[in-house]
Amino acid sequence: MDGTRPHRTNPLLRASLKRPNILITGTPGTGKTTTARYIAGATGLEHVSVGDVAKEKECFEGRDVELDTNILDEEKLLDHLEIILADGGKVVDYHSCELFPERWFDLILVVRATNAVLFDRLSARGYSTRKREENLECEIMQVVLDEALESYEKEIVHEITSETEDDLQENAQRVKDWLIAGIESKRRRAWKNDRYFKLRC
Ligand code: DAT
Repeated sequence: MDGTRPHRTNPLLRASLKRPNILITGTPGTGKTTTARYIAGATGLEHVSVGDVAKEKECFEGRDVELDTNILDEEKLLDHLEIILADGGKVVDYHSCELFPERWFDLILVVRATNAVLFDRLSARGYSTRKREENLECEIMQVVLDEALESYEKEIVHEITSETEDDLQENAQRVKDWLIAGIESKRRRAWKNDRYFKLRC
């Protein structure tokens, strides 16, 4: 025995102690950005808006006029995100999740909203009737939740809501508890196996 602490010397173990990355996903208007910012503020993790990265790094191939949206250059975007997420400790928000490699995230929170709440939020945003209806249908059909459940281990996918200040505080507290549980156990599996969040719907 040379007294060296194993996790300091074994690169595999050291890598496994990397801080986790969290993905906050959901239909536009459900409250991803608000939730991600709040959790970042409460935990010290860094908020990464995928939409902002796409804009800053110009990851677009053109514009889909019919759908009133930019056409993403996914490969370019993923190259930039890979670098940003490499060290862990990020709270990422995006309205889709299947394009990301599974290994990037340790926790996936799918923000859900009722029809009435989403209708009001998307109307306030000035979305066209068509765009608003498409997003409402997407939420009713739980498209993003199903995408998340198909793309990641079910154990790390959890639904949350973001309608009130209490929701923000409660969700942030759950993430804090989850982070602390992982740090104390010093094992990556602790992040994976955490079942603190319960599916609410
Ligand atoms: P998203 O990023 O999913 O498009 P958002 O975070 O921009 O959604 O939120 C949409 C609107 O809803 C915005 O006006 C802020 C409001 N909102 C979201 N979560 C909230 C909460 N917990 N309490 C009060 N307002 C909230």
